[in-house]
Amino acid sequence: MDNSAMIEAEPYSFEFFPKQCALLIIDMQRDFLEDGGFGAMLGNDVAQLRRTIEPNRTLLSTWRAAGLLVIHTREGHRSDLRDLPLTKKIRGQNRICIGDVGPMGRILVRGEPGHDIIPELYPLPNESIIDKPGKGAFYATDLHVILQNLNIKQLIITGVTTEVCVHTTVREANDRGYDCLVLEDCVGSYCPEFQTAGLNMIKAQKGIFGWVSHSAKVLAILG
Ligand code: TIU
Repeated sequence: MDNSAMIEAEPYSFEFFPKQCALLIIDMQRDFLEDGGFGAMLGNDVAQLRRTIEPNRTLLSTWRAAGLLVIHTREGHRSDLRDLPLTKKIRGQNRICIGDVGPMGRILVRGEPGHDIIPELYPLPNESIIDKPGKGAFYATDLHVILQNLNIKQLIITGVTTEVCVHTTVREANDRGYDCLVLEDCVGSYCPEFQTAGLNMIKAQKGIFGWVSHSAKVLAILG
């Protein structure tokens, strides 16, 4: 895995440098993906996100077997909520909001069951987890420092949701000089319309934010 390989992608092939590439799995947390979690409580159809679990699981196991770097993120807040802006807490005018007790513990609070990553994709002890208070994985985290220290220049990004935390992270990564490849079967939105639009926005204008491909194209190279 020392040489580069071309991954079929849109708008054109992505030159993959495995040693300089991290798999960044965004917010595959119980609160977003499981029945009874925060997402479901807001009336969202979690099945739209759950279809990404199996492709992510296959990709993750192949990625691990190749000895490449994987980083997981979780959206959530300190238990005292001092990193939660009031604007974010009250947005949506919901009866139960971030920090309140929900069906899987306090919603999006670190250490609570709903905040944790789903068992299917649970990080190994040697894999970094970035706990992020915002939608983007770079905002108020040490992700950029970690990637720079490990000489990472490319990100393969998966996770949820496509138009929210995945998109925000892709945009942040672009402005910091990373090439991003997003895998369409491994990212999901509660809203199919946003899934399509979100992916189109990344690859439009000859790849304004990056590339879009499918996990099968990555597996074809790693497998
Ligand atoms: N991880 C992530 O995308 N957080 C969200 O709040 N997403 C929604 O789509 N609500």
